[in-house]
Amino acid sequence: MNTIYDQLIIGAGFSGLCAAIQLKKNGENNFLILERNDHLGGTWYSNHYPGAACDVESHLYSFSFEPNPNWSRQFSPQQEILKYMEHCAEKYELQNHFRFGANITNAIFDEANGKWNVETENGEKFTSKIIVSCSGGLSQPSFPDIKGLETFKGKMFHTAQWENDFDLSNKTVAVIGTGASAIQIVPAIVSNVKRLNLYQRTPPWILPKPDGEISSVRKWLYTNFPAVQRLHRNRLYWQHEIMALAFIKKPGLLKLFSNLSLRFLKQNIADETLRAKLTPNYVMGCKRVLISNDYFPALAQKNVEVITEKINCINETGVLTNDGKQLPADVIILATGFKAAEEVSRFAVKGRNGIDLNDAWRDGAEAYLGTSVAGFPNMFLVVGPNTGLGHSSMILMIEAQVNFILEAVKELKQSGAKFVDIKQETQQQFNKDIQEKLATTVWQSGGCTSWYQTKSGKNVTLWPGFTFDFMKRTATFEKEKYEMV
Ligand code: N01
Repeated sequence: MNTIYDQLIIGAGFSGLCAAIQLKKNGENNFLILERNDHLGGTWYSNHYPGAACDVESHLYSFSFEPNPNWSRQFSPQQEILKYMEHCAEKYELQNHFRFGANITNAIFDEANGKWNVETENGEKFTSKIIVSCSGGLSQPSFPDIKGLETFKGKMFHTAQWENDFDLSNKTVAVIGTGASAIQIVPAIVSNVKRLNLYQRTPPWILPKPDGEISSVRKWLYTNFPAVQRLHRNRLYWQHEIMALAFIKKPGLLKLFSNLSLRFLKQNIADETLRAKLTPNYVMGCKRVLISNDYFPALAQKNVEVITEKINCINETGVLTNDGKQLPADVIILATGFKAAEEVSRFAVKGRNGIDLNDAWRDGAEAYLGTSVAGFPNMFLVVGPNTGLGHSSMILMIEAQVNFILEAVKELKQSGAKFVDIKQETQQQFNKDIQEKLATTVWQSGGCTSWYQTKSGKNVTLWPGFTFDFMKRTATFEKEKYEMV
């Protein structure tokens, strides 16, 4: 049976929830949210490894229209964030709009009737005038290209596929990678495992985490005086925007933060050899700046070794490095991140004249305002190309994009148009400007490689500006930039 909708939302993470809530608030009810997992939450459902928490303050990393006065900590743990998302779905009555276990295999645009035909793995078919793709920038685990990975006889899993039932106690554990996920996992498991061998390719820049419990007095204040909570959110907002200034316009400011980070390292790591291993040799901010109070102390534990020698291969019993040293492991944890810049669409998306999205994006993903892609009419992306942030809460960008999409939905309705398609030249000019701006940022010139870039070095993930710039640009749907059919 083919079911017809006005909008299909792909993904039930923060983006999908935001799109659904705002559609509903605007009187749209004939929409469906297709989610491949059996629960909502997206990345906050999948990433449930020990220590998982947000590295942006909860009072900023939450919807502006749904403040939570009861966040338990400055930086809330994963389970609390997931609960908040469940609360949002319940409050805005989205229950009947979800289709879980719906793993999409293809989405094909039919130009004759201006509709998208979407099919799932289990053979279900849906038709919709509009698709809103909210499948997340960090939803596809990246498995390292290490020789012999498949030959390992012990237990091995990726951080985004954590096996809760597997007991790590008294095991020798190898952790590969030292990004945002690893620095949360290592302190959470270190006292439980027998040995922890941490394989580091590039040391991250780490700053102290201004974390802590939020007192009941403050919660009371936020509940009874919402303006105080808004004030707090505003303060956090501007504090983060200042970081954008450092990343994009005034890299000199980063020196202050890197000095702070080096002092923090020295305070926590007495051993000079270990400290040298943990000292970054690229400009701070080039890779995502991490925050943690317990990562360095964890590395100073007796049962931990930080290995910086390049991995030669993984074999049946453990990890062999280029210096010929073989360290046995019972478990290998792949903290190797996500495919953010490459292989962007995990299912076939075919637009006008049968063009495939991954083909259109062969040289790096591009869109207009990270939302519309030329040749793919009535398809809107949330957290699309160049909308990621190195400095603040992604919820800000999500809300801005959803606002833009709502404007487009209204325009389609009012004009009676069959579809809107961003003009190729508009998209090209927009991306030319973006890449010019990016060229001088710390992400491109900071002397590192990161998941922000494609293999060829093109940054297709980050927004090179302030979030208020993006909000301004997405406030109205400029129909003259689109072909309206
Ligand atoms: O992944 P990463 P992540 N051999 O890509 C290493 C978000 N997030 O999952 O730096 C050896 O940062 C790689 O080394 P190198 C957040 O946006 C948020 O940790 O490329 N090592 C690196 O150390 C974050 O930025 C939270 O040299 C290999 C690591 O693996 C993003 O997700 C929490 C390798 C990958 O680090 C990704 O973070 C967690 C190989 N072949 C994540 N391949 C919050 O708190 C890769 N590595 C909200």
